[in-house]
Amino acid sequence: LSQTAAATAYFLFKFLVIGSAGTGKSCLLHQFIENKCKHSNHTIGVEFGSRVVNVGGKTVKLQIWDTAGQERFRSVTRSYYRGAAGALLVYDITSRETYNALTNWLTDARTLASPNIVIILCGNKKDLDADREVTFLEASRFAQENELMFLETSALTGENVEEAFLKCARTILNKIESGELDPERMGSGIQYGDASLRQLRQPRGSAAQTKQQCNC
Ligand SMILES: Nc1nc2c(ncn2[C@@H]2O[C@H](COP(=O)(O)OP(=O)(O)OP(=O)(O)O)[C@@H](O)[C@H]2O)c(=O)[nH]1
Ligand SMILES: [Mg+2]
Repeated sequence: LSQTAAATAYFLFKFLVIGSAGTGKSCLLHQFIENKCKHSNHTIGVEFGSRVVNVGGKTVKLQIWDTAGQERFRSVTRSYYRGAAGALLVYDITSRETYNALTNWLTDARTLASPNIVIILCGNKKDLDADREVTFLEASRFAQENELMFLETSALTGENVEEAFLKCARTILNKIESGELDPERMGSGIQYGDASLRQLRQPRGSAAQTKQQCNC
């Protein structure tokens, strides 16, 4: 790689936002992209958003797929899991039911996306502490046992929302740099974003994938 190519090159990471209905997945996405938590209806199937961020001096485009939590969309949403590099696994701290469902979501993510998928657990609606049904300690133990990062977030106030996405992206980047993750592996959920670089990688099929996955 020439110096210039390296400087302008960026990665593209495919991210999922998963978890039970009403936990605030769409609000997390809107807060991250537009700095607001719009009143949102249940997501039908999948919504899409993207944002370019700077992670440890590198430009990374996050391509984020916000999935519907409702059971009736499960078969549709599952078809979007493949090849995701990272995920926000969301529950609502005021709803034990959404916390109890985490194991199922986790199994889906690891089997359908990738066993190497980097996941951050988000205990959302942190602002509703008075109605809390799940303690911070309990969730952090669950996260530790399941090798997840963990943050409590508020898509309403914006607290820790940016941190959640960036923490996940930073971990993926660290794993690329340490060689633990190979961006060239098919279905890694990672692409080289720079057009010239992409051309170089074309024989391995990443350009075709980009076209298919990215309608941004
Ligand atoms: N107080 C509070 N309310 C929130 C927060 N995040 C989301 N909400 C509210 O919770 C409700 C559900 O939010 P959504 O973002 O639509 O939930 P979702 O997870 O996308 O739901 P599905 O698309 O059905 O899976 C909305 O009324 C939001 O305004 C938060 O951090 N705090
Ligand atoms: Mg939604």
